[in-house]
Amino acid sequence: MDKAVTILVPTYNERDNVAPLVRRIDSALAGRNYQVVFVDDDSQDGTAQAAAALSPQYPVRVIVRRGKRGLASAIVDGIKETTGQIIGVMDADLQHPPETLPLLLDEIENGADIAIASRYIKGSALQGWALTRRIISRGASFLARMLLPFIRQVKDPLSGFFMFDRKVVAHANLRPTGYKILLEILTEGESTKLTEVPYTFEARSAGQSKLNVFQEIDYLKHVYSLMKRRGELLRMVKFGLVGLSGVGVNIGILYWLTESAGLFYLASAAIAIEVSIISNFSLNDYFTFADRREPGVKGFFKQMGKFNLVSLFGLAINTIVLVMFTELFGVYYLISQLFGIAAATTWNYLGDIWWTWK
Ligand SMILES: Nc1nc2c(ncn2[C@@H]2O[C@H](COP(=O)(O)OP(=O)(O)O)[C@@H](O)[C@H]2O)c(=O)[nH]1
Ligand SMILES: [Mg+2]
Repeated sequence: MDKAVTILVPTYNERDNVAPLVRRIDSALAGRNYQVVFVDDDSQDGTAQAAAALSPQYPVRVIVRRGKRGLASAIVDGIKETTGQIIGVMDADLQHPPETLPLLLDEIENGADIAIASRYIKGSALQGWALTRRIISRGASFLARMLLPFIRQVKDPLSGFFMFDRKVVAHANLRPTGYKILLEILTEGESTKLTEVPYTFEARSAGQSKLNVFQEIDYLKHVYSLMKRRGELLRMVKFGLVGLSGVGVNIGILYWLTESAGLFYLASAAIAIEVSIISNFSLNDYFTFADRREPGVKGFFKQMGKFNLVSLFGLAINTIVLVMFTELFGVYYLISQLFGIAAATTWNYLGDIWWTWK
């Protein structure tokens, strides 16, 4: 079996990188039926011409987009305008070593439909990245895996270096914002077997990174859009509504136990808290996280135990914020309590989506 392989390379001002890149891809994929397709956003430094000049000697094609910018959308256009059954995606700046391509190809030929070159698994290494860049990258990755639980099995969902079978995107409506095309494919595509391969992410060869703060903002917009599309935003709304219902339960029980049953109000409050935690759990289990429920009675109680822990920590956070803002910063106590509730609700949501209903 020797399916055609299309290597898509997005470029913007990468003139000095295209020749060494193509030479290295050619030796890595020697004997294979492959083509390198540059998708260039009308670079001003002659990238397209430099790439086209390689085409007599190597299987290189250049697509120039005019009036458009964007790494991820360049890949979407590249997918549409090519036919290879296997598609590889990599950067032009040699941060993604072409020598990893045959390893990705092996995975696809052994039955994977997506093979990701991963920066965050055993055997991987990162070169030439300052600590801040590492922290931002890790943080961005964590954010996606937290808020988009369906990609959580992927260790490096923000990788720009991967290979996939075209059938994965056959019915996909790809509409990314910004840089992270893999995230879009993982959300909209249909994959049944995904693998990750370690590699060493190298320092940029020539030219400059195009990453800036606008891409960070685009990234957040993209994650928001993916959450919306996959119902994760609706999940947050449901969680909020259940939380509000818990306030009603809490106050109702507190009132009833104190006034009718004659309990001391602090004893009533302790019971009211636990009853509202249990009612919140039950509602969330059937309403907010129905798709992530563990089976059986054992699963139910295990998740209830976790939910209790998360909620009690949330209560502690609420109290600490209330006291801190009021006593230390002199904020009016009802305003402090709003901050406390916001902090605790955020904590609870993240704890529950990451751990309770993992
Ligand atoms: N077509 C296209 N390619 C881009 C654009 N921005 C960046 N690239 C390419 O995407 C790859 C990764 O970009 P880079 O700036 O190195 O990002 P970094 O590695 O995250 O710093 C490189 O090959 C760039 O030339 C763009 O707007 N359009
Ligand atoms: Mg780069």
